[in-house]
Amino acid sequence: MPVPVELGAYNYVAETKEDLDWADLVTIDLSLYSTPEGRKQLAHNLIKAVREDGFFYVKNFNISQERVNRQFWIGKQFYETTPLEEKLKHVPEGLDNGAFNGYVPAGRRILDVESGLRDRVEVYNIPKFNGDFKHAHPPAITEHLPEIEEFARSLHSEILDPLHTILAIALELPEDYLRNLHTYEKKSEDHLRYMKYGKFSPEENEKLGLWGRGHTDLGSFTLLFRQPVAALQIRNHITGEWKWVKPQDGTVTVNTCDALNLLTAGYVRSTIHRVHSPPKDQQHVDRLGLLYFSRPHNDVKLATIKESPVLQREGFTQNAFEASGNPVPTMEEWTFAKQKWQRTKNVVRGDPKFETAQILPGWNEKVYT
Ligand SMILES: O=C(O)CCC(=O)C(=O)O
Ligand SMILES: [Fe+2]
Repeated sequence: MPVPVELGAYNYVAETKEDLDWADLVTIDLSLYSTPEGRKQLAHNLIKAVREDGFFYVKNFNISQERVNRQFWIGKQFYETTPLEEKLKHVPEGLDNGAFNGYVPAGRRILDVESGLRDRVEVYNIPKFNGDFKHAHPPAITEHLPEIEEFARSLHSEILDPLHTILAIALELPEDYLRNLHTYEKKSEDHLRYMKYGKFSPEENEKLGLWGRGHTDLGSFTLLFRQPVAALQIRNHITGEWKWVKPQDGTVTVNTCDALNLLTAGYVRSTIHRVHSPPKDQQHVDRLGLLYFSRPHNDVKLATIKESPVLQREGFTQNAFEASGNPVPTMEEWTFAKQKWQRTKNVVRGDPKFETAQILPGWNEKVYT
């Protein structure tokens, strides 16, 4: 088992040399955030990103690259040093019913029926440190828990609070409107995730094409820290084209998700994205992801925000639940309905019963290929 030469060192693999069809995405530069004019400019840029492209980059967010590297290192040593038996002790009770904090083992999905190939994705999710959640972890996580907590809290203060502020400005809402639905101290199902995609052979990759089919995330914003193995692709909202998301130095890649879509009756689009098998020169390595999933407080009702003059003017006044007269879920109800569906065990890729399943009255899910 490889032992890190230097405590906390994390070596990223080389970027691909292949000429992939990269998406051209907006970058939100948070160094502009400190002045009212800067925030206005950012609001203008952000709204284009979330209505047309799907993903955007954020840079200059006051969290050093060393701290991000440390998180990748913590994730890597967790996967390299924790025996499966220990990891399995941290599988959440109720995983099949939508529970997700702790360890989710690989192999829950069948990717190719003929060969029986299953997914190789392992996930370790760490909930908020606000007192609402138990924090029993394997030693490789527990040893670093204060650092993990500090990092997770800084994502809120340095990235998510500014993004919620800028988005509120774009919707002509009071600046703190969305921030107040996402405070760190109140209960919500946010989590920090170390995610490992085990590699497949070139022949297996050829057969699979995609490692993960197109989907939308269920929360507010998802933060994906830069890692060099190309695989993430987005579908442009306007053209419907799939493009690769290029890892950019010093940035975090962000997408808007279902909760913001529901709160704005579709004005903020939920990013459609998927995970492709990596280019040939990166297929020999495992792919380690560092992600943060942010969500509104559990008790937020996902009804259209009525106070936004922009939504009123543009005619975004009813989301799908409101339009069909079905009960509007709270964030907690929405989270567990969608998670239960996402985590369904032994799903066979392409099964239409799964891919178009109704997860709540008035809402059918969709998988994109
Ligand atoms: O690994 C990635 O780049 C994306 C993962 C993802 O879409 C997800 O976990 O929801
Ligand atoms: Fe996703």
